[in-house]
Amino acid sequence: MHAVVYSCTLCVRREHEHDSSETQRLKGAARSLLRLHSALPFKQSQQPQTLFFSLRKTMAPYTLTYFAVKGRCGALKIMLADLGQQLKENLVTFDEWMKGDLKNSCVFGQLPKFEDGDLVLYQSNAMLRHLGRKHGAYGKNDSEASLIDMMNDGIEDLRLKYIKLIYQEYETGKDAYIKDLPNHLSKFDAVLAKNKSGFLVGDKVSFADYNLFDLMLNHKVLSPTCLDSFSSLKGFVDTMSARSKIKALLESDDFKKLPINGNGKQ
Ligand code: GTS
Repeated sequence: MHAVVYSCTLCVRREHEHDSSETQRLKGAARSLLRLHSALPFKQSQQPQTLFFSLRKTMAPYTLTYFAVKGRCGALKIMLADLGQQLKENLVTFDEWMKGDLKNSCVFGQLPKFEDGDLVLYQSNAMLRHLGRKHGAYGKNDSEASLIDMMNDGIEDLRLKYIKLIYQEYETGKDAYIKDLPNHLSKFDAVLAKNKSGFLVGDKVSFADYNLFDLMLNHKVLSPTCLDSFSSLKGFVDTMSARSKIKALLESDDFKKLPINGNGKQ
């Protein structure tokens, strides 16, 4: 019996090397299979694995519950598209949200909510980190991971300024925001110029790259020429836009029809 579980989980582990929580979940499924298998008249050598893989195919993909905006989930959607991962979306309307039940069920009383099997996450940056960890987009060692965290915190600082502009001072603060923008964009431009790989850290795309890319798309809508003086940052945005799965997502009707922000300002 133990040999069967071991052969199931070994197969899983080979396919999900970067994927510890997924592996845990699938190991659970393997154990359930083993229980099922011991109750059925199968040959012990093959049947559990066949069952295991057909079970895996029927497992739900990642699920996102959020409002019908790009908002704080643009980066996550871009990342999953680029990784070739499926995303099931539950769109929440304003009326539904105002009923309060869903809000009360959320850890911080806010969306987005992200589900990966039994794991439920709130906080969009935690979701990006989770996916980065699972899909090899969190650097190749601890130092790179820490640098990616640092860059992502810098991106979050700019996103918070952007959100404040959009939701609190769009009419009065837009000109000043755009005037000050080069002070922020120059920092990302310098990091990209220094690293030379085309990514913020190391030589592979990370969750922070997707996050920066999404935020830059928003800023290009706010101020179409804002990247013109930053050749590395502009090159980064152009290269990310040209990645085939990202291009397909950005051109899809489902993505295009979503407003960037909840109040119609952009
Ligand atoms: N830090 C959180 C994250 O990153 O996920 C912020 C989440 C947040 O601000 N959620 C807003 C919300 O739920 C929606 S949005 O700003 O992301 O579009 N608002 C409704 C409420 O009742 O607070």
